[in-house]
Amino acid sequence: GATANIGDQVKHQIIGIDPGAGIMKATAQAIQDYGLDNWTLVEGSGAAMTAALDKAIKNEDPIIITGWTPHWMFSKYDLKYLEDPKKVYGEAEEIHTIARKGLKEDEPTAYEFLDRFAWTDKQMGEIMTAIQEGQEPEAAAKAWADANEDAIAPWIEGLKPVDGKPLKLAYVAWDSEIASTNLLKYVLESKLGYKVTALQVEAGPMWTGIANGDADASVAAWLPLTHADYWNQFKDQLEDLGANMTGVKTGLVVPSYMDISSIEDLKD
Ligand code: PBE
Repeated sequence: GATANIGDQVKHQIIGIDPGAGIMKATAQAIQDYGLDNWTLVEGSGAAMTAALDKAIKNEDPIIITGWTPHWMFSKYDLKYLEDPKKVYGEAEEIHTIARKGLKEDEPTAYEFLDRFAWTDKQMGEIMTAIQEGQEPEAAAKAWADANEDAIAPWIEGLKPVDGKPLKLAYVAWDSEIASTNLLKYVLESKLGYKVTALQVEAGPMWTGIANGDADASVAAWLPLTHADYWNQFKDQLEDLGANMTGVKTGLVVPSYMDISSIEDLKD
């Protein structure tokens, strides 16, 4: 049920992340479609958003954030997604691996590995949590890989290692993508002989970089909805290697102690 003055309680602000993120476009759309005329979407970063969330929860203050799964925040805090009856945040979202054109011919080993790579939100969550608890991303990725040889074996089986060839993986500093990209960097280097640069950029430049060949691949493409604008702009200039994770989700997220359940409850 709706609580009176929820908008006033949070100053009619939704705490967002980096402006290039697809979830920011979806949230601007939600503000329009749900008639949240006097609401503002606050730009920032993933790190600033989780800091604001942490602070609010410590004080049991109300807060509304742009959230997504997989993310460590759901194991650390008691949170809920606001229902989205208009399906502005889509359904059945997936994370895809995208590659530059020509990678298959130029780097067949890396291409085949990237094409095979797929894992679960639970597996990604183990790396994310280790990083959140203070491990360096590289160390957390290595520890996970070393403890999960069985998961990695089918990704690399029968592939011919290279001798120190360079490879560029583009990603955005979202916690989920920090985890996946660091894992792939470690496996490509330690098992397949690549020298990997993990190129941290904004979402737009990530897609542009794969499209124009400045980067070789990315495991951070959220489709079909979250990155639909980028996909529509660049789909003819890159290759989609399919989903590396299914069942992911984005939306508006609040602490469970807040007495609202739907985005519709935000309308004054
Ligand atoms: N995210 C995490 C990204 C994709 C990965 C949901 C913040 C976005 O909104 O573009």
